[in-house]
Amino acid sequence: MTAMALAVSRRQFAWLAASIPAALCACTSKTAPAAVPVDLLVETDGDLLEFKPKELTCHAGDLVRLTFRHTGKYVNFQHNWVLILPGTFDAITAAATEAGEQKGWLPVGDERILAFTPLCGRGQTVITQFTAPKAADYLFICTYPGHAQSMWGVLHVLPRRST
Ligand SMILES: [Cu+2]
Repeated sequence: MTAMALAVSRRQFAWLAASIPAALCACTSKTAPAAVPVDLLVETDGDLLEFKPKELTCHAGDLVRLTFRHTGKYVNFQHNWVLILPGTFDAITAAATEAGEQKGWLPVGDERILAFTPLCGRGQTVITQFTAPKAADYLFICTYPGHAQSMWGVLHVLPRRST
C-alpha cells in the first residue's frame, strides 16, 4: 500500500467513525422508544386470600412500577405478588412450596417468573419494577403455600404502544 492510499483510507475511516454513531442513534430512536413508565397498584382484598383488583393492564415494553399493599387487619398471613409465564401455575406453585420459608416461598432464579415482590405482612407495602413482556395475558399469584388457588389475577399485556 502506498503512502497516499494509506492517507485516503485514514480519511475514510475518520469519516466513517464520525458518521456511524449518528446513524446508530437515528436508528435506535425509531426502533426502541423510551419505555413508558406505568404505575400499577394492587392490594389484598382485606384479610381475604384474594387480590384487588383481579385484573391489571399495561402495554408490552412499558416500564411497570407495581405497588402491592397488604390491607389485612386481623389475619397474620404474608403475601407476595408474582408474575408468571402462561401455563406454569402448577409448576410454580409446587416449586414455591419446595423452595420453603427460608427462600420466601419463591423459587429464586426460575425463568418462568417474570417479576415478583418480596413477602409482605399486614399493613405493609412493597414494590417491584419490571419491563412488561410481550402482549399476552399473564397470571399473577401469591406463592405463599395454599394461597394461589384463590389469590391470583391477570395482567393483560396489550400490544406495544405506537410512538
Ligand atoms: Cu398470600
